[in-house]
Amino acid sequence: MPSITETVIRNQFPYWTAALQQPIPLLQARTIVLTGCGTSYYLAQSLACAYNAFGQQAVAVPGAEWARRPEAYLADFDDILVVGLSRSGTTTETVQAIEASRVQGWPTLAISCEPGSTILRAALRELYLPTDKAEGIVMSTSASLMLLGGLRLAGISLPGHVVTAAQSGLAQMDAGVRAIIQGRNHFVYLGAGANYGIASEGCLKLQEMSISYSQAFHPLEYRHGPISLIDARSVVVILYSDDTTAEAKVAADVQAKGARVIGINGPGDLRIDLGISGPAAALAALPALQIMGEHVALSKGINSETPRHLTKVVVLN
Ligand code: F1P
Repeated sequence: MPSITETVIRNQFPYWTAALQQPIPLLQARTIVLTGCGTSYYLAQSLACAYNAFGQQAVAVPGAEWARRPEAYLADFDDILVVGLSRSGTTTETVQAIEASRVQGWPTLAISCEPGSTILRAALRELYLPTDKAEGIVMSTSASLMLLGGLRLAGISLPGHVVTAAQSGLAQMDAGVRAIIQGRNHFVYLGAGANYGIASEGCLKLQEMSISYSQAFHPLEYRHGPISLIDARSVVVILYSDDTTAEAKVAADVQAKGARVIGINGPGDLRIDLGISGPAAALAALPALQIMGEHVALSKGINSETPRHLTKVVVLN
């Protein structure tokens, strides 16, 4: 019987369709600060890159950092808007980040999948995205929805076929990943721009779901030291940008050193073509990365419903 984690990953697409149709406010500010923790921070990183590329100045800051030292991340606080992302709406540092922003008089908006949650009540404005109630500790559907909603908040339009692109990515991962991961125990995720946050999220999924050692980098950064770790036990997942030149060089490099490559929208030992580009591709890649975590967990006999040392909400006392 599939785990609840796996079932939720596979059942997420009707929620996407609903979120694509949901009325969403349009954010306006000179600078948008996106903040969150864990998965929600990685989504913030991806969104900040997508916003900047779209012409909307933005920065992503971990919740604990924004709550404690915003001056380390921004010099000009004129006309800013602080957006907090939290599936649960109760993660301590993200709530603190929104509360500290309100104390400063900065406008705030919270994105959450939990109606009436602490963060939605703390922020001036809210975006509530209904998710699958069966979702457990591992964030999957809710992560996809918060990225989707976050892109729409800035006016970045998503083509309707983003849903079929994501479904196809998941199916292609299902079909090919078992052969790739066989005998491998070192995992690397690479992505540039908006794909870097997604690479980090893929890496986090794998750590939580399969208790595997994994790291995420910007593609060319990987050549500056970490590549020393590559051998015949490595799998490198590359989220290709629209210009694949730089990533393709890194792929060839790590393959020559024994790694197997999963290329999303580009070359690899397993090539997954999403049939979509730009920020929509970052979104469409998520379900494939989520299901990869499940495949690695299954290959190691690990139950992805109960990640070690992790709870659904991390609350600091
Ligand atoms: C984010 C988070 C996740 C983590 C786990 C616990 O919470 O830290 O990144 O995987 O599920 O929660 P949230 O603020 O989005 O609820």
